Amino acid sequence: MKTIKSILAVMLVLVAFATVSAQKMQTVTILTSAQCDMCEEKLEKNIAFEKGVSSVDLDVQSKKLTVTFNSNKTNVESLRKAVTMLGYDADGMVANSEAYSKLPDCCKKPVKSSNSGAKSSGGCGSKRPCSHSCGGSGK
Ligand SMILES: [Cu+2]
Repeated sequence: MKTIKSILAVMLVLVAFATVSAQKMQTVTILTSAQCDMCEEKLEKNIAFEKGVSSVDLDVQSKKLTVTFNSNKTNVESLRKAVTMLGYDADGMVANSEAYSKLPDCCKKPVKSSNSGAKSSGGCGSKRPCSHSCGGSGK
């Protein structure tokens, strides 16, 4: 019985391995600097079009972007890069400064003002979910 059990176990592992390697799907979680619903929309829409990405979801609360992708077609590094090119930090990678400067105020990282006690002007508060009017024309 022992042998049968171990053979079964080996077969199970082989089948599982074969399935995984055939699909080459991988899921990663990337910590971004997303601030609001707009960021969520932007990141999800754009990353979804990255090569090899099958699904993408951003949790604004935790700022975590969960991406499922085909590791034959892309990798975590290029996904992080894609996030930085949209103006957001991705794990240790810092946002592309040009893309970041084009973000609406509410999508920028909250300014930690140590010298000025006053509320930071412009953007919405760091924790409030921002609306499209914030920092803009004020509809
Ligand atoms: Cu935003």
